[in-house]
Amino acid sequence: MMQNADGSPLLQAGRTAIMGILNATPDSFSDGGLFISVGTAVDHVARMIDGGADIIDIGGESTRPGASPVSADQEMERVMPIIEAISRRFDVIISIDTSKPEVMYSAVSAGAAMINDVRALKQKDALQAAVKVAVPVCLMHMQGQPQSMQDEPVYNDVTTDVRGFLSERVDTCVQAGIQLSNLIVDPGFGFGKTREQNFKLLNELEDIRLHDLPILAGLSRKSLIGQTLDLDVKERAPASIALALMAVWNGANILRVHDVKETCQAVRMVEAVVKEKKERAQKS
Ligand code: 9MG
Repeated sequence: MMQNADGSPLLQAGRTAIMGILNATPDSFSDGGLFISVGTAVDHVARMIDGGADIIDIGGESTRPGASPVSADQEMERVMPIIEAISRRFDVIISIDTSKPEVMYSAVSAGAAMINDVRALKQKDALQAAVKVAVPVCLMHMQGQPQSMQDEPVYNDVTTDVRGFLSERVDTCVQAGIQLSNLIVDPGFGFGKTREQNFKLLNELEDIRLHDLPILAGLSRKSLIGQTLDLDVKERAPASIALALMAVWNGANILRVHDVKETCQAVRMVEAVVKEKKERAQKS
């Protein structure tokens, strides 16, 4: 089970956890590598925590469509000084966004308390690394690889196929020795999916729930917004918040977002209204 720094449970009924994004990449699609220096990263994390972030997701490999792979050394150079600085200064859950076992080991020993793997521990030795470090893991669905994943994604039925993939990964992880309660599943919006396939997955989000595991959704500033509203990345915050609320409504327990404060306010507002309805139902 995921816990906050004070030992309280991170995921509680009626409260969505907010994961703020910190890209330590020079070619990241939505913040252009703004957060490479440790000082700037620390300032940005402080703002995200102030805005309500429960988790900070730090990544050193861009996974945007068309992005090129990076070596473990390059990834480590980008993320390690930032993880070290953040774990020294803040009591926040640090998530390492990586598929590489070397990065998993180093990040967890420097204070990361969660792994976010867009390749669902399929990369060589990643599963064994996750078993050894024994922290919660987010398993995400991706069809293909970032370089070519948007070329022509094909599914029988996107929701059934994504659920089938995640189900196989959950079973493999549990057989390898990861506790079921340490797993989180994620449909991987934008990772080898057309706009319509993303829309279907969002409408059917609850259908990917497996063994009652938490669902993480990442829709923030993604190209499905640009494709629908013809907006540049920098203009996608309001639509991102609308999608975040839909994801919560449809079952998401963790939201991965850029605009932490604004998303958090919107989510907490909806939760407050829903709470009134639940309390009324309990009384009657
Ligand atoms: C790293 N990254 C980019 N988008 C993501 C998403 O939708 N989910 C997760 N888990 N990670 C993501």
